[in-house]
Amino acid sequence: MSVQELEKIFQDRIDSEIRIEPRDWMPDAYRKTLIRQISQHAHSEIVGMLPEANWITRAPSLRRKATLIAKVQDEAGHGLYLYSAAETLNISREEMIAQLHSGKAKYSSIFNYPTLTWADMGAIGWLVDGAAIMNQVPLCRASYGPYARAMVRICKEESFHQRQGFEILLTLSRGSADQRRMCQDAINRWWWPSVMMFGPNDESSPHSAQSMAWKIKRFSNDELRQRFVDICAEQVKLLGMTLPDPELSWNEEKQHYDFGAIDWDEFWNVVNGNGPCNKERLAARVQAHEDGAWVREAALAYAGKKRQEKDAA
Ligand code: FAQ
Repeated sequence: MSVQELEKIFQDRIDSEIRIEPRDWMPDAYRKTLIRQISQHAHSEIVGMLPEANWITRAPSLRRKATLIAKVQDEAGHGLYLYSAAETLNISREEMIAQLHSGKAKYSSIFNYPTLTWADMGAIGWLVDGAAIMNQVPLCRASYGPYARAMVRICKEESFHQRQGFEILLTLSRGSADQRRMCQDAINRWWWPSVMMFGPNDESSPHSAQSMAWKIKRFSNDELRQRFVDICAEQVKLLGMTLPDPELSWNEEKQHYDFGAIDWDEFWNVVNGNGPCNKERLAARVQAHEDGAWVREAALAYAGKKRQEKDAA
């Protein structure tokens, strides 16, 4: 069959909602787009452990500490499912990790901001996991089978993370004046970076149109961002707090909230490596990888020994 014929069969399958599986024929550009998105998603989960891990030793109670440890471990698990999904596209984990460490592969802008107080654990759960779910629930229907299946479990866990974050903020919002101030301050600092997580506006998003035609993405960046703003604008009222946007207002005609302009210079500055914590985050990942070299060596030696024993038997 010619490439054109193969491409037509491929697109027909996608249009009929039939999943693409690792052994199916796929255009090289589809494979590369998936590797880019899934590996960057995996990197985000792994780097995303750092801002919260920073608070494990300072959690205010045993219950909070246990929950935070479990959340951070969940993020590690998400990274591992996603690296495994990307490996089915013919790229090795070593290659993906090398791309992260060299700065060639991106990870989410949000994880380059510092976690200054305990309230940040609440704000990350509510806003960052909240934005992540909004973006990731549609990915459970992504056209590539291994990615879609990994996302189902990830979304279940993220939804629990979002609730525990909101509950941290709710507790603070009912506390002392200092606790309420801390709560509002964390919301103020995490709001705009969370709104930016959805990526550039539709007109400046180079990949969206093709990714939507391939049904990797089901909604555009701006559509998902608007849903997120609509939900948070209501939820913040339950906290008795405000979102730091004077232009936020309900638009009766559109049946959506209007919101203020995003600072895209800040977004691109962070994406391009110059955010408040980019260097620190990458250095921590490289160090962790180097510190773990002996574990990888031991695991490989053990697997090699087992293989030898099996061959000899
Ligand atoms: N940060 O044309 P588009 C989480 C890049 S996981 C950095 O719109 P696309 C869980 C984009 O890569 C959070 N870079 O691209 C958690 C592209 O650059 P490239 C991560 C960004 O792929 C919670 C360029 O801009 N989630 O939070 C960002 O169609 C708490 C042009 O953009 C995912 O990765 C950004 N925010 O749409 C963990 C979900 N936005 O690659 C721990 C899966 C855009 O050409 C604690 N990914 N860029 O060099 C996606 O849905 C998509 O990849 C988008 C971007 C929507 C992120």
